[in-house]
Amino acid sequence: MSKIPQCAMKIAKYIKKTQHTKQEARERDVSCVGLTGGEPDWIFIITKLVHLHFQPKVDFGFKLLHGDLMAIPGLHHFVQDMVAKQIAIMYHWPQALELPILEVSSGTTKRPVGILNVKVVRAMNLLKMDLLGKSDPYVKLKLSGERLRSKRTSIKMCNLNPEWNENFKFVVKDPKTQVLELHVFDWEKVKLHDKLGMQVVPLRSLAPHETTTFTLDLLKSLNPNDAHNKKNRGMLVVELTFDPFKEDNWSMGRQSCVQTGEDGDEFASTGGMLLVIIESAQDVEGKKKTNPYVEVVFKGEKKKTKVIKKSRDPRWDEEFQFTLDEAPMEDKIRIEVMNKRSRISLHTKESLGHVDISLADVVNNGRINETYHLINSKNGMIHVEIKWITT
Ligand SMILES: [Ca+2]
Repeated sequence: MSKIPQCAMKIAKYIKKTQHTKQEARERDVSCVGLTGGEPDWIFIITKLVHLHFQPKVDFGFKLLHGDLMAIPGLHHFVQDMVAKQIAIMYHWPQALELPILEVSSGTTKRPVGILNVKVVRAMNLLKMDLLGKSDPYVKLKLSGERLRSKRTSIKMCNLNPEWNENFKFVVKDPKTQVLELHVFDWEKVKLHDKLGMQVVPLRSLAPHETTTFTLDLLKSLNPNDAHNKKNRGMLVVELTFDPFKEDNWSMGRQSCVQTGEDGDEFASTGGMLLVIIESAQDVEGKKKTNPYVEVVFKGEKKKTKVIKKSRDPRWDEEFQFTLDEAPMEDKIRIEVMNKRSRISLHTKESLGHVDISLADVVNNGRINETYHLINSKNGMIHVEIKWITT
């Protein structure tokens, strides 16, 4: 699928200073200005000459490396105008800057702000792809701007009107620009799975905490000129709810998660996100070389940090997220430092110590930030921060 370039375009500048003559102290010559985005470089701007007095005049041309962005009506002038203005600014403050020319999907660079709950309900009138039988549909879901793997529903064998009623959660970082991408496929035992259709839902169409049902016409692609889109590909029904985190969750003194009922019993409000930050360890020691990494195990789900080579005092500063339906009052999380051995052997893993942390404190206080002694380690310590952020 060809992607419409949708990136915050960074102008990386390559201003080559010429030697100033005494008379032309304020004149400079720009040799080249490059535009790069989240995608590979696809525009280059060549400037000719800039005469910088109080109001710089910038003259340049476009050269497209990929794509046909400038074919979009009106965009050429818009970009030209914007670039001219921004380059002029760069002469006063020469530094890289961002140019939001098309919609930005910068989900990967921001902090989480909420959880998107998705229920894939059903599909209707899907295309028949199998020679013998119907289709074997399943749905792949992905949030734009995330590098995480797609989530997927189960496969409904031989069914053009499948019902899934399956739920998924996504951590949202930018509800204004992120979109949920839904792709329906026909499962195949051997060959490539056929595409049955796709659709997207922009998260900005969702009101906070309100469940919205969407009945989506499936398309071949998002390209409005794609002739294949005239064909009826059936429909997909999904229910979406965006639950923003409470603002005060990020600060320390948070009490909003656990509320006291009228009868005095404490009860946890709905779901949230457990944020586990593995900061560093000290005095971890392998039998031979020490190449430590950390495994975080919670409710059967395992996440790993990168391996720090040859270090007994490793620093990871890695963050892991677990989205949950309920506050983990009764649960523990296991954090284990492992040793990655360089040689290939039957026992490539070696534990350097672990700690089990009860999450009740985290839920009650919103946050812990502690250094723990590692169990089954001589002097090993690990520094961990855990936050519970409710919606
Ligand atoms: Ca099939």
